[in-house]
Amino acid sequence: MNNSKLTASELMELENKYGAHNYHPLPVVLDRGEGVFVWDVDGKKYYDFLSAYSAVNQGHCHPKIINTLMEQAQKLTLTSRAFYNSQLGLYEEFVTQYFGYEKVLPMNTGAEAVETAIKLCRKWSYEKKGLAENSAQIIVCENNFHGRTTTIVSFSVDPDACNHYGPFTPGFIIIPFNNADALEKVLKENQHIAGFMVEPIQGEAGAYVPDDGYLKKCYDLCHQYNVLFIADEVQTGIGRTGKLLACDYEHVHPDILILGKALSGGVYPVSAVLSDNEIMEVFQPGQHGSTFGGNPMAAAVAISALEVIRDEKLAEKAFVLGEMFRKEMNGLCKTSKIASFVRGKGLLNALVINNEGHKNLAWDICLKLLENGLLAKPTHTNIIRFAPPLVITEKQLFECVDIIKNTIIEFE
Ligand code: IF1
Repeated sequence: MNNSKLTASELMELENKYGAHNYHPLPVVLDRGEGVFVWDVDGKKYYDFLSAYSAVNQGHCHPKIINTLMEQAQKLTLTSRAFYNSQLGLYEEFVTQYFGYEKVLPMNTGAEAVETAIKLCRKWSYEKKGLAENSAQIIVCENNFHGRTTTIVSFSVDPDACNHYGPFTPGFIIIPFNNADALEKVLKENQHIAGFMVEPIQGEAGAYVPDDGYLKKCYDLCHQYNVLFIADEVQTGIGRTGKLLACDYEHVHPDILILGKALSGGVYPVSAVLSDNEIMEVFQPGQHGSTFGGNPMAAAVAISALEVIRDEKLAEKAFVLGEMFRKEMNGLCKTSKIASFVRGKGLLNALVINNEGHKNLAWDICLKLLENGLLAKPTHTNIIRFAPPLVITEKQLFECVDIIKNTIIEFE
């Protein structure tokens, strides 16, 4: 229940008045979530097709994860890493074995994990590969999204993400995504490459799925040139694309793996960088860290969140339901003048809208979807991301397909 007793518009007004305007939310005030559903302050129920950008793969307020959170919250929440704690070692053993690595460095947000991976890659390149100090270059892809710190936006090509935030951090080379020849060219011509960082599927760019074999080709090129292959699976990982990791589709085992979001099932900020000893050992005491990184709450919650993915077979479910969803959307695109095409893997999908003559069509469709009981948000003007929690049932998925189809038809 909306115990603040304020109306939706009063609550929106408070956010407007006292909050920085760094977002443009859809006009809905959410108050409760459970599984695939969220309710607004007036008690209206919606299907959540954004899943907090794939942070609630396990569904909103998953009981197992919430119970762990509540139990740990009454025991011990934060100690700092000045001391050991009773949950961290258990989590470190669990998560490293879960993903097949020797070491994990626990952080909190995705951006912090990306920054950690950048520092780790650079340090490795000086201390193990032997690059000259401050010469390291990391290759990234156009249209990337890896977070919003000053260093990360230094290698963004999105004006909204990087304009007026300079001076930027040097040491990054931007190449086209889904083009292994472009990677090979830079590796051939430049002796100072430390790593190649890539989202296996570009989420923010609109579920941009590279050609089959692209990741493997890049992985092999990196190893041919003694360069670290860094996978940012903050959004694509933890079952979202129909495999535990999107890299699993090509049997690529990243040298450095970056996780976040659903690592906690959306109940607590938990991120992680995984690698093997040969790389991770360049971090010595006092050389990296964070106040909350590796806290007992995060450790306990992350174990439960990963157990849910495994025990409820959510990656496998996402694979099957994703195929069904894209089949239905492809059918829609065949007859629709405005739904152009769908792309994605598992339950990370995006519908590309033909917004000729109606620039904000995708936004207007999302407003109508909201009215019709489904929450989704456009990315890059004409692309609507559809990413429900992986706990959605087949019946619910088809109900949502109908909502999407009937909504699109209203704009034909
Ligand atoms: C926002 C986008 C998605 C990410 C990948 C690292 C991070 C993200 C692949 C950083 C975060 C979030 C950020 C959030 C919206 C959302 C987003 F639209 F911004 F681009 F998902 F696509 N790597 N993505 O997707 O993780 O620091 O946020 O925990 O900034 O509005 P974070």
